[in-house]
Amino acid sequence: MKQFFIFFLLFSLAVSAQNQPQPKNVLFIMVDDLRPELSLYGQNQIISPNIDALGASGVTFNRAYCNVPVCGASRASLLTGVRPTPNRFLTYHSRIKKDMPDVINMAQYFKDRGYSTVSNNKITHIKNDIDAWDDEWYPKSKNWRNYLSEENLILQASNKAGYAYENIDVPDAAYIDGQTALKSVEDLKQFKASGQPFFLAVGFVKPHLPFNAPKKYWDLYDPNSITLPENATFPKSAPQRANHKWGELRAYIDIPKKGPVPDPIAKKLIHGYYASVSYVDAQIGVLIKGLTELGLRENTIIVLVGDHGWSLSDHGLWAKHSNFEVALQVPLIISDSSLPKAAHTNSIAELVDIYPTLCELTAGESPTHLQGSSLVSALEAPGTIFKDVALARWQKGETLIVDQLFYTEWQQKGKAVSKMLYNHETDPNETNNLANDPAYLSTVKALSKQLEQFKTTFN
Ligand SMILES: [Ca+2]
Repeated sequence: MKQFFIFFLLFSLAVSAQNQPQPKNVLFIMVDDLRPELSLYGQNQIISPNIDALGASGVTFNRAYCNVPVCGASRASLLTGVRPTPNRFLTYHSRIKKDMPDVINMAQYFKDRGYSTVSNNKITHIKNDIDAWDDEWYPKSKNWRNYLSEENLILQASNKAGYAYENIDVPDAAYIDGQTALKSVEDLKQFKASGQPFFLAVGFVKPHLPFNAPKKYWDLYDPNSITLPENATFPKSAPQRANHKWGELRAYIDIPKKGPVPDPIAKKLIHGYYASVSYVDAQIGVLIKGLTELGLRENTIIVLVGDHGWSLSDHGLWAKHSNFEVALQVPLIISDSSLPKAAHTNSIAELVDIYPTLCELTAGESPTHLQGSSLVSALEAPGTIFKDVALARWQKGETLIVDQLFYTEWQQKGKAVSKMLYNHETDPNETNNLANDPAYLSTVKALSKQLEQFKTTFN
């Protein structure tokens, strides 16, 4: 009789284990400097069939914003779920270990829950900033700019800057993003074999400068069809504090050290940006194809996100580093078999919301330090607005987004010294600063107060 009970107990335990749902895996794809100029966002210039297909399998956030428009700080904020302040997450080389070492970062969170954690290529901006990766892998490249053309390599060898782009006929895996996709597919094979749940973070470095992409991606575009943005000059009514010198681009040999980029070069750069996005899109295709062929797609949540926006001569600026919407807005797609497909939501998302969202989607408890909020309600009911506020900061400029109003304030010694307000209902390109318009006096006052409260809450 006793033996029967032991057998019955073991049998029950085995059945119970079988009935436990397999924890959801997470494939977290981060694309460097990707602005949402994609057909998913109603813009048809860039050819990105794999991102489009991912969008068709999930929910696209029409209004997702970074919390700080520079690589290192944005990634550190996203991965800790903590907002930037005047004291933390300020620059491209912000470190989690320095600015926020005591909180459980996203990789640690999944590791603590028994997940295998892998970071491939650029996830944190600085290497070894997170200890919780089981594997933190970087492709081998002789130079961070990953030049391959003879011309650029000669320039670089003589300690000169290379060109801001590269168009040569090489296979995808010649550049590091191609290698990153292939390495990530090998990881997926290992996860499949081990059966361990995984948090696989894959960071593609294009379309970050320089715009190096294999020729076949340049050839997707007719150079004569490339146009400059409508708002290619700095708004006369905007404060000079909103302006910057886009030193990141000027570092390249073909870019003038002062003044605007001549139109033919500007068009070439835009062409290079498009080619770089199409190249990365193909690598995303390799990755998702690998996931699907291994039968892992159904049980894997996919997040695709950019770390901040990018000006392609919008407002007469280039690169990130500003408080204009074009530097703050990012693409965000979340795909999971339990969520709606081919859906869009106008509910606002911030990058600090991703961490709590993944906690909820993987049925885990959110760490108490998180300052964002889960987006799961918006994912389940994309037609409803759950959130209409976002806060971003770039150096001393703080931008509060409330519905269609984009308000930026620069303070010195606790007093606002410059202000910028755009109403996207009437001025989506942010050409007319309304901050000093008497008709908006009470609006500015109310936004300034709300901004102050927001900052106090999330200090
Ligand atoms: Ca970046």
